[in-house]
Amino acid sequence: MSRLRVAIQKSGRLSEPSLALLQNCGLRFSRSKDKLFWYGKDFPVDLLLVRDDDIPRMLLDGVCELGIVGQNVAREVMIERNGGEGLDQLRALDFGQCRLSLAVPEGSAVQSAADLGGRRVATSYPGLTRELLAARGVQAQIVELSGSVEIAPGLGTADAISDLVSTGSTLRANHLVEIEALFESTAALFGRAAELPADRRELFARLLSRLDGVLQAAESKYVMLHAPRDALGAITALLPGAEHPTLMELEGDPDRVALHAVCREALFWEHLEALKAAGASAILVLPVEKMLA
Ligand code: PRT
Ligand code: ZN
Repeated sequence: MSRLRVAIQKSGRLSEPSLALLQNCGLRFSRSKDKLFWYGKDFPVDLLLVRDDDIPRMLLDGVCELGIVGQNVAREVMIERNGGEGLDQLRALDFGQCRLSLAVPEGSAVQSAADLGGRRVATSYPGLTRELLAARGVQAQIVELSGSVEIAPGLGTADAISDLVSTGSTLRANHLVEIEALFESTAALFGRAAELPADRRELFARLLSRLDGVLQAAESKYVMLHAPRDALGAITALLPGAEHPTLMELEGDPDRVALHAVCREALFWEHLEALKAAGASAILVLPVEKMLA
């Protein structure tokens, strides 16, 4: 029987959320702690656990059909290997958010990307940095480093860095100031749809449909509330992304109804307070575990 292979990061920031996402799609694996290959038990999808940088390469080489990796890494490998082409982003995911940013030492005369012409920029993302600077009309000298990029300016080997930032505390600890974000990144599911052998297409579509269900369910909430009939218009207008709510009569109270709806967007306290102000009461918000449209 045909099977699919999905590559995820073995150990790092993306490992746990990637595995959790696949498990939420109903995938179970016979795992062995140190082995790189986990066999899919109930669903014919196997897992490859590798370094994140290897994932786009393995996809390009046809070693696996799907991979979860940061857009930053996918883009860098595509630039390096394939003129920026080759992988399809199938779904953006809600983890691994960061940005590739330019940073300079505190007090530097460099204040924007435009000031970097001819200067040295240290980075682990040479292709992406060169491309994004070129798009701004800037030609800098790229100093490629595999790690600890943030110490390069202090060592005198670069005038600026182009590195991943999430909270910014690493920059601050190294007395660097972020001057410009070049690229916003998130983890994403990548593949090469056009290269997929015919015998695996149905399985691929089934996995993507489950994934969509999980992604939608994560954003969705099931809302139940009581509302005066004459406030129904105002109340439904306040429910973000809720189509076709269900209405039920309240026994012994003809002027009020129970309303149930699935909201496809985040529901914040402000939404609940606005619902209450519009006349809703007994408001309950429940998580949605699975969805299949
Ligand atoms: O071993 P392997 O090669 O698989 O792992 P790795 O060390 O290359 O990757 P890993 O696990 O550090 O990151 C994997 C992916 O997570 C990256 O490619 C990004 O897509 C994403 N990501 C999200 C980040 C960050 N946030 C992040 N903050 N990757 C790295 N960082 C670094 C940042 O550069 C800084 O040095 O983490 C440090 C802390 O950041 P601040 O801004 O919070 O201080
Ligand atoms: Zn890596």
